[in-house]
Amino acid sequence: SKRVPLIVGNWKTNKKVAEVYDFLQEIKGQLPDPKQVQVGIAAQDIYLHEMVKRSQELDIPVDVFAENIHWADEGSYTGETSPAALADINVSGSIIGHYERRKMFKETNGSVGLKVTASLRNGLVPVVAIAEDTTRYNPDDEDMAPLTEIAVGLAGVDKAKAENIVIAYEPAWAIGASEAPSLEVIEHAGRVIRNSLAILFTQEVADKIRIQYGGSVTPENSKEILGLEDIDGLLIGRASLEPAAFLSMVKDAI
Ligand code: G2H
Repeated sequence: SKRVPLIVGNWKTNKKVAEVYDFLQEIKGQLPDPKQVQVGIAAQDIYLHEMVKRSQELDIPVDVFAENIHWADEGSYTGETSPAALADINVSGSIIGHYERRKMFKETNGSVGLKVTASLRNGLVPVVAIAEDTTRYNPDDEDMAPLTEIAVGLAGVDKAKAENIVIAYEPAWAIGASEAPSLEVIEHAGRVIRNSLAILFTQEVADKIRIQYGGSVTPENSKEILGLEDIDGLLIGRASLEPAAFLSMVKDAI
């Protein structure tokens, strides 16, 4: 594809600090040239500064991502993390609006939009997660519910910077599940999402935006998912926690 694939491990609320350091040691010298495949790890905020420093010291071409950010650069927002502060410590980006945040922490399309704008303002890559919030696949949902999340969540975004957005398509029924959807379903979703990005921005911008698939990705299904026309990467939860499995899925993107 004309887009550089982006593989991001989403560690969520897992790992103690020693496990974080061990993981970096284990992937040292194992990652491809970032011009070929971009690799990222999203971790809890407490680890990010040290992860950036260690990957620089160990010369590991990994981009460090937050799992959530605040929309304001500074101020009185107890408990939130500033996107400007993350950019200042060389964090590369953040997941925005993951289904677990929408579901459990009342994240809305409105706050997603503010956080995407805050990311782009600070030079952070927003990995905007959109979920098909149904309990199972609905073949009649041709328009696809997540398109509302794109349309509403990205409506106010600066078109000149929109190509830096990454979309992660994660159907709710495949998150933390036992199986990913069929390739047909993922392929269809990728096409519909790119079409809607073209309507929202322009075809040229839409062709530059990377669309990831996420939800029960494993080393068993990663290669065929990455082979799909409009899918330019993966957002991987559980299967990203173990270095060998993570590296195997990264290699599938080469
Ligand atoms: C979906 C995914 C990563 P998992 O949330 O964002 O997690 O791969 O464990 O289903």
